[in-house]
Amino acid sequence: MSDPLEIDVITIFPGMLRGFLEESMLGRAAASGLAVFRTIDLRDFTEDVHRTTDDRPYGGGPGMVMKPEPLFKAVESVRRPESRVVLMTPQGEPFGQRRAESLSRERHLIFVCGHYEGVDERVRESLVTDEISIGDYVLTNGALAAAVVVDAVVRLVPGVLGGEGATEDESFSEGLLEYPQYTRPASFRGMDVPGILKSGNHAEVDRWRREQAAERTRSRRPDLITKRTEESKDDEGG
Ligand code: JBH
Repeated sequence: MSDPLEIDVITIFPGMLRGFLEESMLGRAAASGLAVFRTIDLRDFTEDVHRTTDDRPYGGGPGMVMKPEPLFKAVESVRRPESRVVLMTPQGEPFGQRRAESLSRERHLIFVCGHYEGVDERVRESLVTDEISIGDYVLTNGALAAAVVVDAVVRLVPGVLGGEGATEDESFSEGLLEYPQYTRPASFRGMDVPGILKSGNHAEVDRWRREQAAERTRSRRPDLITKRTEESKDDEGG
């Protein structure tokens, strides 16, 4: 079996992540040796009695800034030449399926979870290799954001989803929204499953699904169509 994907998450809230990493798909990935998760308590790398990890910004203003010394020490305690050091920050590149795929091919990821207001600029300049945002809304800290990225990445590690074979068929890897799905019963409170899905005609079912996915994407997420067109141009170009 290939080497596991190792993931270290540096945070002042290790407890927020522990349960999450033990459950469901992530728990199974760890149990089967495909991934290794470690949470690192940033406070263990402080040296003062108050275990201080943040301080007031130079120049004044609201909010607190994460101090550089504990972050450097924590990262350096686990970093290897091949490690990617990912800072979760609202100023990062918007997270998407492409980045999830590229991170899933790495051997070692170190997530740095900061405050919403930010981390000392020297951390970004000389410690971090990737800056990622999970979206334009305010979370108080990056631990939850890191958990989102870890989930999206680890499920793509070969073997983690077992024989489900879900990945290639998934809407986002194709750049479209999912088509409507139904399961039993065929009739529920007067609402019937579309006849075509029960027809047994696979070619017709495929065509219906493609049309539905395209129409849904057009009406709800036209931005995805634009993005998809641009990406297929990129592929032709290089
Ligand atoms: C990162 O991904 C960002 N989106 C929203 N809030 C955040 C808070 C801390 C780190 C984020």
